[in-house]
Amino acid sequence: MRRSWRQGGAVLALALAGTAVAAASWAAAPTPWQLGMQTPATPVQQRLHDFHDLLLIIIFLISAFVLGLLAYTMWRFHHTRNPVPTRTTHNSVIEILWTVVPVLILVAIAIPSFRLMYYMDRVPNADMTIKVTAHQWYWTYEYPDQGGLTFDSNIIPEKDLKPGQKRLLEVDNPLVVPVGANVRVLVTGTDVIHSWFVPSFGVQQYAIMGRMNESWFRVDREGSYYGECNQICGVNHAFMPIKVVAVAKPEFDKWLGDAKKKFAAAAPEGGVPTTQGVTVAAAVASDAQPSGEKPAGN
Ligand SMILES: [Cu+2]
Repeated sequence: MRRSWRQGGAVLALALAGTAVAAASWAAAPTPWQLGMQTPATPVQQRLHDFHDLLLIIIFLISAFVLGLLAYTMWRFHHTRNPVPTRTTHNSVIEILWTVVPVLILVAIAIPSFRLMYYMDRVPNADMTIKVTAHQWYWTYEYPDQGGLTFDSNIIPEKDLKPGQKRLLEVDNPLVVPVGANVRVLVTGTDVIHSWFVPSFGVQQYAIMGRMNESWFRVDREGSYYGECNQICGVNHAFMPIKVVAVAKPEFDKWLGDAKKKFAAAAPEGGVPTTQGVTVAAAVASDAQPSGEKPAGN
């Protein structure tokens, strides 16, 4: 029941926000009293929404059926209407039905579920790659296809927030991507397990040291998209937000030029060294634990 309210709330909020948002730059972030999920910004999250809605219908139908059966049973077999109870203990037809029908329902759910899982898993034709490295307690973003541009992304503390900036969500250097591009995201970590999570993208990927996890997204609308680390990772877990800014391709190219100058010190020439001294290609190929790194401590 709670979910249907959340859905209703989301639809209402969407309808209300629809016109107002069209002109202003789009921002996908949690809002006060939010009930539903954030508006999808990528095809993956759109499909997750659709799958969620499909499950909602199935759940509702099953619940209504069971509730109806219970109500009918209580009424029909009340001792006033049914003073002499039946002694029946088995009914093969019903027993086969209540085994086979749930199995069929689960199979019907599994098919779109697996299809979506494989769709989310990786993108066959990526336009660009971004490497995300998690640290206690900030993110490092790296653009291996753009000459290895690398920079850190830290939270803006509450006292430094400018008007209009979002508390606990705003960062000094957001991740910038072009709209319409299939972006492959490689996620790793250097200390404890983190998780790179942007709700409106439908991307949630563990950042584990010595491993390179993969996900992808394609943002079709310019705007700002907010997320957070959602793996309890330590004392400042709540203070390593994620901000992704999607801009048109020419604007992205311009940003790229500026960023290369700004972060020049962080991107030495020749290859794409990571903070662990392992190139992206090598880390992806071997998937190995860099020597000297201790296994994950929980
Ligand atoms: Cu974290």
